[in-house]
Order: sequence, then structure tokens, then C-alpha cells
Amino acid sequence: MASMTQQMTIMTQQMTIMTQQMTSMTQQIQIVQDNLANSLETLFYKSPVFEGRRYYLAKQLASFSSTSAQATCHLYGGYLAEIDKENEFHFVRAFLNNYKQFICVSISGSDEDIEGHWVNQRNNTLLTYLLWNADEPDGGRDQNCLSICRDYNWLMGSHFCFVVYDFENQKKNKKSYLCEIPEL
Ligand SMILES: [Ca+2]
Ligand SMILES: [Ca+2]
Repeated sequence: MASMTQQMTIMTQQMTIMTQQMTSMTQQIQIVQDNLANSLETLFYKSPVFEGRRYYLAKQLASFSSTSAQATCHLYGGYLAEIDKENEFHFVRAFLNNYKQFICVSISGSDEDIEGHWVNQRNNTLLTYLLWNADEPDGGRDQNCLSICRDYNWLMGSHFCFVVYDFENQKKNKKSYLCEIPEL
């Protein structure tokens, strides 16, 4: 039977190995966090902080798909921007006005499941703050995703959930989407 001293030595060695493993894991987590932060900065324009979160506007899209926009926001710990009160709307509008290249920006909201019944995609909660532009929502079953558009002074409209850009028609290239990501 090992003596008490030998047991203590083995335990100390095991503790040292565990400490090294934890240090290594912490370093690896830090690398993943840094990579995510760098790619977020590459893909998006970043807003100032508003009530503990920031808004991120996709810089450059060759096509738009609502599902991949949702997944991308999710990857960075957020969701498609859920604009649900007046001061948030004004903050987002001021932010978007810095980027003249975009005509329409997709935010959270879909009536894909039930026409005219607008819900947040991430949790199916009903949208309570809807600032429709005149004549919107239109398009019926063809337009099931919520956008805010410059020509509407950033009021809301129904829009396509999937757009492949037509490079002959530059106007169609000017769509983006907006993520809302809590600050850690
Ligand atoms: Ca619709
Ligand atoms: Ca529409």
C-alpha cells in the first residue's frame, strides 16, 4: 500500500495536470471568442450600445435568405433585430441612416406560417410594435418577411424572405439585415 506521502505526491501531480488542461481549455476558448469577434467585425457594421445590446448590419450580400440571416445572428449570440418600442426604433433608424448604400433591411418578423400573423422567428411571439408604411403589408404569400426601408423613412413593409440579387438591376442589390446582439 502506498504511503500517505506517495498518495499526496500522486494527487499533486494529478492536480498539476488538471490545472494545465484547464489553462489550455481557457486559451482555446479565448481563441474561438477572438475568431468570432473578428469575423463579426468583418461581416457587419456595428452600432453603439443601446440598453445593453448592439445592432449589427450585414455589410455585403450577394443574396439574402431569412433563414441564413437568422442563423448568422444566432452564431454570434444574437437574433434578427426585434424592434419592439419607439426609442429602439429611433435608435436603429439613426444607425441605418449612416449607411446610404442600403435600401431595405430585414429585421425580425415573419407571417410565413399564417398570412397576416406576424411573429418573431426565434420564439414565435407575436409582434406588438408594427409601424407599417402606407400600402404595407402587401404581397400576400409572396412577401412573408419584415423589412424596414429607406424609401419609407424606415417604416415597415412585408418583403421577400429569399432574394437572389440581380446584378443588372443595382437597386435589388441594396438589401441587408440587422442582428441584435446582447453585450457580454
Ligand atoms: Ca405575407
Ligand atoms: Ca411589401
